Amino acid sequence: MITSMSPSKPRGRDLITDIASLRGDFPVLQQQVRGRPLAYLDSAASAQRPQAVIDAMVAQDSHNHANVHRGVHELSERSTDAYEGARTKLRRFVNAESTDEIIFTSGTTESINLVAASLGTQILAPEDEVLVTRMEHHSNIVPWQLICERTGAKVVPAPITKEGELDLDGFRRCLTKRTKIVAITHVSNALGTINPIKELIALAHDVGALVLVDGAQAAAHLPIDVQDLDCDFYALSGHKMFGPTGTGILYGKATLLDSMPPYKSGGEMILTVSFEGTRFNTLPHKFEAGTPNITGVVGLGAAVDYLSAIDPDALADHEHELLDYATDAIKEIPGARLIGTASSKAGVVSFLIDPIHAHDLGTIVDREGVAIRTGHHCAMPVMEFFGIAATARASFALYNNRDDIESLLKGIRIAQEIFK
Ligand code: 7TS
Repeated sequence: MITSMSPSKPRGRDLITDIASLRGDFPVLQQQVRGRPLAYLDSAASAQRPQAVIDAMVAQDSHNHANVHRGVHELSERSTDAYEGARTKLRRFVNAESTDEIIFTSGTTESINLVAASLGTQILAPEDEVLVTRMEHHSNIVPWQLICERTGAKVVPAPITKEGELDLDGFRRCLTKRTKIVAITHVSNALGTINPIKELIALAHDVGALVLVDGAQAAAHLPIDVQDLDCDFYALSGHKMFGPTGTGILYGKATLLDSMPPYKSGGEMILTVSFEGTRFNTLPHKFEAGTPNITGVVGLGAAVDYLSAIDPDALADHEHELLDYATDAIKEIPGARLIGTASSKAGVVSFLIDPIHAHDLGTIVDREGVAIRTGHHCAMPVMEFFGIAATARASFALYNNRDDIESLLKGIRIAQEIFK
C-alpha cells in the first residue's frame, strides 16, 4: 500500500491525474536499447529527467549563468533569483516553515554527513547512542559510525522482520535515555518498505532524541510534510525525484540548524573574516560554503514544479498498480523469492530466481532492453539479514507502464531457459 496523502498538500482540480500521459515528457525513454524499447526499471538508483528539467538547466546555462549572492550585475541577479527561487519551491515541497530551513547539498549522502558531523560533534558523548535500523542504506549508517568512533558513542541497529518491516517492539526497546539521535529511512531502497515514520518520530521524541529522516526514496513517490511529521531533519536527493545529480537538500528545524556548528567552511558561509576571528553567516548560508551547484539547483527547482503539478493520489494509484502487477507476476515464477513483502510498500520489487545469480539475471534482461539493478543496493545489513549476497531489483516511477514489466518478465523467462 502506498500511504495516504498529507492534508496540507494543495489539491486543486487542475493537478495532472492522467499519469500515463507523462511518459512522453521523458526524452530518454523514447529510445531503443539493444534493439528493444527501453524498459527503465532502475529509478530507485536514479530517476530520469523530464524535458522541463532539461530545458530549465539549458536556459540557465544559455542565458543567465553567473555566480550567486555576490554580483551587482544583471546575470548575477538573475542567477541569484533562480537559485533562491528554487529554495522557495523546495520549502513548499516539504512544507517547511521557512527557507532558512532548506540547505542545498549535493544529495542525501551529503545531507546526512552534514548532520552527523555538525550535530554529532556537538551532542554525542561516550555511552550515547545513535539508533538506526537494519534496513538503512549505507549512507545512513557509515556517517554515524564515523562520528561515533570520534565521540565514543555507539550505533545501534533496530531489528527488522522477515517481511522486511521494521520490528516496532524491537524499535521501542532500542529507544532509551542514551538515544540521542534516531536516523531512519522513510522508504527502504532495497525492500521498498514504507516506514511509519510519523509514529517513529513521536516515539523517538518521547525519549528526547532528535530524528533525521532519510527521504531519498520517498520524494518521488510520497507527499512530504516536515511540519506534520515533526522530524528534526529530512534529507533528499534531486536525482531520485527527476532532478539532476549533485543536488539535494537538508531540511532542518531552524532552532537546531542555528545552534549547530558549520560543517564545511570557506566563502559564502561567513559574514566577516579576520585573523582575530570569523563570524559565520546566517541560515541557510552558514551551511553552504563555496560556489554552489547553481544550474543543478535550478534544475531541482524545475523538478519540484514538475512533481507538484501531479495529483498525488493518482500517482500513488499508478505506482501501486504497477507494484501489484509485478509482484503478482514474479511470485508465480518457479524458483522466485521476493525479498521485502511489507504491507506498506513503494514501487520496489527485490527478488531472486533460483538458481540464477542476480547479476546474471540483470545481464540477460539488459539484452531485452530492460534496466534493473542487481547487487546489495548499498544495504549490506539487509542482505546479511536475509542470508543472501544480492538481489535483482526492479523499481518504478511515474513513467513506467505494464509493457515495461512485461519486458522484464520476458527477460526472466529467457534467463530461465538459459539456466535450465
Ligand atoms: N538513502 C537511500 C534510502 C538511498 O536509496 C540512497 C541511494 C541514498 C540514501 C544515497 O543517495 P545519494 O543520492 O546521496 O547517492 N540509493 C541508491 C540505490 O538504491 N541504488 O543506487 C543508489
